Formats: sequence, structure tokens, C-alpha cells
Amino acid sequence: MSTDLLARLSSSLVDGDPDAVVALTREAIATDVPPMTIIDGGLLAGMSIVGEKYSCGEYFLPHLIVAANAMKQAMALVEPELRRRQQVFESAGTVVIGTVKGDIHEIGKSLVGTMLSAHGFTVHDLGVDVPIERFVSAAREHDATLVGMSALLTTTMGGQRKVIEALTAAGLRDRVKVMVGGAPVSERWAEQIGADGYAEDAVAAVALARRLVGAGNG
Ligand code: B1M
Repeated sequence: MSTDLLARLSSSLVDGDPDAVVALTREAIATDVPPMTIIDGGLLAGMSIVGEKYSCGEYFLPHLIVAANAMKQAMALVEPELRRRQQVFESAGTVVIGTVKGDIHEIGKSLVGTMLSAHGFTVHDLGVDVPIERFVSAAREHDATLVGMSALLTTTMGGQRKVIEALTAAGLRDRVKVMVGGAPVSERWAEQIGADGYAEDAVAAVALARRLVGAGNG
């Protein structure tokens, strides 16, 4: 039953039909489909098809924009559910997270932030197109245990290295762990730039963050 609902949700995103995306997301929540299943099986499944269609020239920028806006509306419905199901009362650590300078992709970064917050981290989301110095000042201001950087473009991922260099120059690198992610980012890239870890998706990001701040893997 939920498989059919998720397939329709994915298709409505691919078809660029925000009203259907919202209605089907509401239906999925109302019928008790777990929030991560709605995200993975419906929204991300659709978004990855949109990305493939864009890559092969079948879709253009407006298609990406429509799909992203529909997904944002759906995420606004799913995120409170995610939080509600993961009531955690003690902070697991303080995270400053953002998408690096020049990059306005926000959905993956926001999902990672929401998942971290749902798992007990105190999250300060700096948004997108975040200047290097803003990561540094926010890490200092919030006494962060972890800085998380997202980059979706091959042309912006170098910003992650620059932030790490700036954290070092500011004398903060010993106190703060650094986690990186985003579609073009890899384990190898994380090693090259001296990050403490790379996570492929939001679930892996929670496990990594917990490991980095010494909160275990559970
Ligand atoms: Co853009 N875009 N886009 N785009 N866009 C990509 C990334 C692209 C791969 C599409 C393609 O060609 N197939 C391509 C990048 C190519 C490259 O550099 N290798 C691309 C391009 C080229 C562009 C523009 C340059 C297009 C143009 O203008 N000609 C432009 C750049 C704008 C800019 O940033 N300066 C652009 C613009 C846009 C929109 C604004 C229209 C829109 C974003 C809207 C928004 O976010 N509000 C958009 C979208 C939607 C996409 C695709 C289709 C989907 C991205 C997305 O939201 N995915 C994307 C294709 C794709 O990725 N398949 C594409 C869903 C999201 C949940 O996944 O962000 O990967 P993702 O996050 C995952 C993981 O990566 C990981 O966990 C998340 C959850 O599982 N993760 C982390 C992410 N951050 C993490 C941080 C962590 C840990 C894990 O720790 C801190």
C-alpha cells in the first residue's frame, strides 16, 4: 500500500506537481508511513530521477527549481514528524552547519541538520552560500563541537578546504571536528582536505557525528 503511495509521491515530484507532492506527503504522514521512508522512498527517489533527467538534457533549470520547491514544501511537513519520533533531551553536541560559499543547494544540508537535531544535537544552520569567515565566527560564537559543510558543485567543494584552513588559522581546529558531505564529495576528498569525516547521506551523517563527538554509534 505504502509502496504505491511512495511511487506516486516520487512521480509527482518528477512531474513537477507541487500540489500532488504536498497532498501525497500529507497522506503518507496520516497513514503512518515512517518519515525517513517518505524521504528516501518518495522524495529522494523522485529528486534523483529529476537530477538524472537534468544531466541527460531532458530537463532544464526550471524543472530543478519546481522540484526543489515542491520538495522543500514536503520537507516542511515531514521534519516535525522526524523530530517528534526522536525525542532526545540531552544535547549530543553543538553543530554549526551550512552550504559553502557560491553554492545555494540547501535541501541535503537542511535534511542533515534536521536529522542531527532529531538525534539530540544542538544545530545552528547558517544556510547556504556561507562565507568562510561565517563558519569560523559561528563555531567560536556557539562553542561548536562539530562544523558540517555541504557542497553540491565541483566548483564549490574547494570552499570546504578553505574553511578548514581558516579554522586552523583561527586556532579552533583542535577543538572542533569537521564533517563534509554533498554529491561530489567523497571519503578521499575528505582525507585530502583534512576533514575528520565524510558522510554519504543524512543517516550516515548522524552516525559519523556521534562517532566524532564521542557519543557512540547508536
Ligand atoms: Co543544481 N546541480 N545547480 N540546483 N541540482 C546538481 C547538484 C547537479 C549534480 C545536477 C546535474 O547536473 N545532474 C549539478 C552539479 C554538477 C557538478 O558540479 N558536479 C547542478 C548544477 C550544475 C547546478 C547549477 C550550476 C545549474 C545552472 O545554473 N546552470 C546551479 C548552481 C547554483 C548554485 O549553487 N550556485 C544549480 C541550481 C539548482 C537549483 C537552485 C535549481 C536547485 C537547488 C534548490 C535548493 O536547494 N533550494 C538544484 C537542484 C535541486 C539540484 C539537484 C537536481 C538535486 C539536489 C538535491 O536537493 N538533492 C542536483 C542533482 C542531484 O544531486 N542528483 C543538482 C536532494 C538532496 C537531499 O540530496 O543534496 O545530495 P543532496 O544531499 C544528500 C547527500 O549529498 C548528503 O546527505 C544528503 C541527504 O541524503 N549530504 C551531506 C549533503 N550535504 C551533506 C553534509 C554532510 C553530510 C552529508 O555533512 C556536513
